[in-house]
Amino acid sequence: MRKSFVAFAALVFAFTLVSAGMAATMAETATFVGMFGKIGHYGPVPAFGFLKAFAKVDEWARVNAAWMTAPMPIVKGSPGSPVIFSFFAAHLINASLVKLDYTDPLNRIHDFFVAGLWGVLNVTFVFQDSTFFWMSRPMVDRGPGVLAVDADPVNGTPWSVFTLAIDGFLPVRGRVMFHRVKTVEIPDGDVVMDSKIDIKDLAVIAKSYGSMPGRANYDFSLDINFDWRVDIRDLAMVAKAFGSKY
Ligand SMILES: [Ca+2]
Ligand SMILES: [Ca+2]
Repeated sequence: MRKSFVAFAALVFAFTLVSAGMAATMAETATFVGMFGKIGHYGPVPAFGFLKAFAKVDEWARVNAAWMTAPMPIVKGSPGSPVIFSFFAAHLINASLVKLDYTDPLNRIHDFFVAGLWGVLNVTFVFQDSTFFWMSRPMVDRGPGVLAVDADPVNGTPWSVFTLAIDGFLPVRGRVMFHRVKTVEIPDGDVVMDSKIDIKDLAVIAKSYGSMPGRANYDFSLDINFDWRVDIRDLAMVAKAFGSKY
């Protein structure tokens, strides 16, 4: 009798825990973020580049950025001396903090904030006549850094500017071109930035098909997987999300 009472009490207790857990799960709404930004400065010097971030607040983030300190040259196929140019590419390896409306230890409030460990590569393309090769050199491997998205310092418009600060590097700053905060996951590949993945996005990427840094039509924003070539992999990623709206 006593044994069965204990078992019954344990069952009730367990049920209460499970229902409380379920209620907490059901009440919880996930928040997703997607943003694209144009890099304008690397430390004090003008820079040219692109940053994109996707995140589930409090859980994960994917951030990629690439920048160079001079406009990307367009290499013609004509013979001549080699054309060499390089850029930096940063990506978030591991996020430790993914927050909206975050107050940092210096009491500054950020619209969006990601802290974690980053990798930075120095990527160099060398073109000579009709051939080319490229190499990448690791500059930072799992170095601490943060991405902060802030209001415009002049007019206060939220989600206007961003800073990517990775230890050992000058801060990379730029302007937010597009951002969304949603309760559904935001797919990558909305290059036309109209909150849907459709034929327009595929068409823009297809137009740059086969391009790479230094070639006409290459644009970091069209290189969905950030592997320095616009090709079938990028089209496939967009095709996977084709038809989705957010
Ligand atoms: Ca689109
Ligand atoms: Ca690519």
